[in-house]
Amino acid sequence: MEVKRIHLQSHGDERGALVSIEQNKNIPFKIKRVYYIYDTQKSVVRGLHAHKELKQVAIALKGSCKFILDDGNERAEVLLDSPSSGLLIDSCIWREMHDFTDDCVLLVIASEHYDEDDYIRDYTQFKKVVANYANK
Ligand code: T46
Repeated sequence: MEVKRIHLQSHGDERGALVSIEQNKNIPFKIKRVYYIYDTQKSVVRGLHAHKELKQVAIALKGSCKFILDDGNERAEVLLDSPSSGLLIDSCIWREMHDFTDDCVLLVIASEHYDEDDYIRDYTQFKKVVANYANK
């Protein structure tokens, strides 16, 4: 499957670096929520779900982790290890996050408020939803 990366321009000088995030500019949607994940152990797998509507951009602000993205037909593994690289996760994409380094801080920018009803937590159900979209 196609992996959509977003280059986030880093404004660096002798004082350090700065990255700016703006809705409908380098983030391709209106931003309704931001959260971050940290203190995750290397052996832990997170995610294991898809979203019906939610779109997100994930950025490893520090350290690294890996994403498995699955569109119901193909899987791709992506390493996130740079604060100037975002990973766009569209709606209806199964995601699994693993291999978190001890120092990993994963920032996630989301298009919608938190809504448990938007989650598809069962992989068989996810495949059915994808098949329904394909038949429309
Ligand atoms: C996703 C991946 C990348 C909230 O109360 N508000 C929130 O905005 C979020 C995201 C979570 N929560 C609560 C729900 C759970 O009790 O925080 C707890 C952990 O959430 P979850 O198990 O869903 O975390 P991950 O790391 O498996 O998944 C998260 C996001 O939920 C999900 O949308 O795409 O990160």
